[in-house]
Amino acid sequence: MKQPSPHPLAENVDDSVARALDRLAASQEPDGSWHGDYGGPMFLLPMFVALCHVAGKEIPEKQREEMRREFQDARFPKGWIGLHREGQPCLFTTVLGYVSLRLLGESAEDSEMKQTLRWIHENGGPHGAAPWGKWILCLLGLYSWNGVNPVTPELWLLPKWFPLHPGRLWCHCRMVYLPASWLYGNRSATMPDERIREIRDELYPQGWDELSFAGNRNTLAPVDNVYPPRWPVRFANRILSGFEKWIRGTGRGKRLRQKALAEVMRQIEFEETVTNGIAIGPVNRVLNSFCFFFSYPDGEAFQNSLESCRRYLWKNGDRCLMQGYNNSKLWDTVFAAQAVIATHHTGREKMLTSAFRYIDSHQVREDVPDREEFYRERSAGGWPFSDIDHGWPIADCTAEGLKTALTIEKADSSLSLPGERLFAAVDLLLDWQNPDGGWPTYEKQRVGKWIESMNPSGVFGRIMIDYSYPECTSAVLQAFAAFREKYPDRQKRLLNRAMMFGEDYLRREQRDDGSWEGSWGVCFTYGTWFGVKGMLASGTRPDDPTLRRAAEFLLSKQREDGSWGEAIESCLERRWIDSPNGNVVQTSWALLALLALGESGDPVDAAANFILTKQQRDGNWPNEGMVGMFNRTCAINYDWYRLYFPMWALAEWRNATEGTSPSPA
Ligand code: LAN
Repeated sequence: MKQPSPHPLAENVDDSVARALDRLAASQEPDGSWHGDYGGPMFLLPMFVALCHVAGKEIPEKQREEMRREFQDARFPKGWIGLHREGQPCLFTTVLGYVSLRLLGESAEDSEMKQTLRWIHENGGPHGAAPWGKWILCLLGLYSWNGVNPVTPELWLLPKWFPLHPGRLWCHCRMVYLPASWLYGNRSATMPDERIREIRDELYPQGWDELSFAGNRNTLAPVDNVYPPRWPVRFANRILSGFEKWIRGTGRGKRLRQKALAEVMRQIEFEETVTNGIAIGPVNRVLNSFCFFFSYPDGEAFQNSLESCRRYLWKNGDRCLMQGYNNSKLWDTVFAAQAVIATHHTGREKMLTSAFRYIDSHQVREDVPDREEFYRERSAGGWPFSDIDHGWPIADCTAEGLKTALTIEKADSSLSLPGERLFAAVDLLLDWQNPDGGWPTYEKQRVGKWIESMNPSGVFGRIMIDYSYPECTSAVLQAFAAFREKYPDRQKRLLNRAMMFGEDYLRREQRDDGSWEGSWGVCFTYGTWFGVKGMLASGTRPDDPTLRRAAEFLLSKQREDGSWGEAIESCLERRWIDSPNGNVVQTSWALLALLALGESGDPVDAAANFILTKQQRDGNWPNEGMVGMFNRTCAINYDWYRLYFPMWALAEWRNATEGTSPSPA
């Protein structure tokens, strides 16, 4: 029989995949994970700098220089610093960046500093900064708590059934509210020193004593008013301001405050214990440390927590930044492993074995103690985003962990997790499904969507509750499908039902144009890749009209050079916005989706070719900007996306062209 002639790209693809694999192997950590830069948001490092200043902890000069560079590099020509490194103008991050640079030793006479200050003044000065920018300024003695809307600690004393109880908020929002309410309730602030007095003069040329703080509580500069606080926020602020007067003006009020603050501190200490001092994220990490400092400046709790803050710092080249999470190791490891398996390359056993070890040793085994008292759900069986020390399990991380463990086992049966550990993961995932059929990030939705109308942040969207997301839902459906293959009878009815509702949810979330909107990556290429994989996992056939529309959507967005490229603004505007150039990672997501749908021919070949031509000599792909995202406005960097996603997409292209069975993932 005549052999079909090889595809003209095939040899190059093989070579490219091999080089990417080498690069991946060379960058694996001894613990089996991949560890990279998780920076991008520009409001994190200023909090750490502020903490060090308030606590009188000197940052070594070399590191100060690296931190200064982080701000200087991110500063745009007009002087402003964005919400994230590539962001649009934002007042609160610019003010915090300016203050940080000054605290790190930059002179006010520097011409770029002058320009930044001018931009701040032109935009109305700190009065217009988004609320949590003002909180940090208050702690530094650069603003007054009178100019901040109430962050009432007593809400923690409300009965649990009450819809406005902060325990019902999205865990990230709730864990920030917690220390913020303690700091607000105590009016915590440092005594201004010489440097702070200088900065006051710079920020407020009219003079500190002339400022009307209370009159500016609701001032919000247009650049920080991306999600204008709606009337329920203003209404609540009015009521809570009245309450605050009563609290501070009466004996009973003061006693109630003490009780609330004690409860808040108890919750904070719990979070510190169960996360081994890491805290769920960088914001509550630093704010908790402020609370410890203002309680016992010389105490051990503060000293230890300062060390934990340092664990969020990351050095990227000559810059030092603060990361959006303690790390993204589990997340990177599961995708890297799935990509390696898709290559069908032999000789990669060592890499997979140690990735498996990482996944194995970072599954959460136990629930946190007294979890209901601390508003926590079950944890046993889950996987976190970073590592077991952090320990907050996440639905899609659990799903990817489970799916990857099963996929690795398929490739090498000596690497397997005991059945009970897989069952625990499945049970947890089953528990997590929302009534709308979708899966959230960390916790089931605890209060209606109406509460988003009370989002006071100004700069972030969708922060109030844990919504269902197509990405999380898809990951869970894929994991269930993989699990069902190995254990067809286990939890059969429950799993089938859950998958049916999950599929329904995905169908409802699909837009008329065939796309899914992504929330944790930019944007429709990310969402559609997940949407497609989730539908397929739940048994939808590739020729189903839903999936045909998805393919047509993607094909309609392909550029002439074979690539896809969508701008970060797509997430904010919630519509496809082309970026100036094609992007390798987004092209990989689109290609992975199209191949999963069985597409072949010119479009997928052109996409593979685009990816090929972009590869660097070292096997990696160039850094083309951030493609991670959160809360619609803030981009975040996933360092390894540009290595394993292109490699994975090329491997699947090769599998499809060769007629090899597609990878089990
Ligand atoms: C993350 C990081 C991981 C991410 C995925 C697992 C990728 C996603 O699929 C689900 C959501 C999740 C867990 C996620 C949620 C929001 C986080 C925690 C972040 C983007 C990292 C930083 C961000 C956090 C909210 C930053 C702090 C800012 C606040 C507004 C509190």
